[in-house]
Amino acid sequence: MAYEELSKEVSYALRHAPWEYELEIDDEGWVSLEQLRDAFLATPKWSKLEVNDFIDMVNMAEKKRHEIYGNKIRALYGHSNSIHKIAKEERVPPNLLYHGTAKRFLEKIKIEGLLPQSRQYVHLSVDMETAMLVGKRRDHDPSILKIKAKEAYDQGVKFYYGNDNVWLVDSIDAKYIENINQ
Ligand code: HQG
Repeated sequence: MAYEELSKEVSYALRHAPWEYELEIDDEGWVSLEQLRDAFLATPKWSKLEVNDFIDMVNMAEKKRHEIYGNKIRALYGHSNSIHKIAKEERVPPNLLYHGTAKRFLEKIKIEGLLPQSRQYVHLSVDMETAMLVGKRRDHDPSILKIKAKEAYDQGVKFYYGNDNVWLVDSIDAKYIENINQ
């Protein structure tokens, strides 16, 4: 089974286009595994797919993008703003979080802060290494912004848990970016 390819298409279905697959997605992003399998079976490429393949896909994944609980699966982050807003669990963040971004975005970020753009939430990383990998998707020499997460939280900004590496937030004002002037 091509788990990486499967994971990409599951991400696409759960994060961006549940209607294309006729998926009923609940407020927390959960979808029934049987329903997801039935949707994928309609494509010749996935005609031999079994529910267990989703379980193996999640267990073998390097990056924890999806979660399975009982007979349901969901994407943990990354949802696009074109689907109904997925409710995430609020938690107290660590002192500092990081955001890897392209240098060409910095001038705008200085003015607007971090905005979710085409997703539902701004994505923050727990360490610089993770932020570097995220930033490298957009710039070979990305900027790693340091976010004063606990200070923002203490001043009323809500933080949501994605997975052990990813935190989510509705937006981040530039005043909470420690190294915005670089
Ligand atoms: C930037 C991947 C201009 C922001 C990754 C980012 C992550 C602004 C881009 C997850 C801005 C949006 C999410 C502003 C933010 N002006 N640009 N005011 N505010 N931006 O892809 O964080 O592999 O939606 O810095 O690893 O890059 O798919 O967000 O560069 O965890 O599982 O706008 O996606 O995970 O880009 O990545 P994205 P992201 P997966």
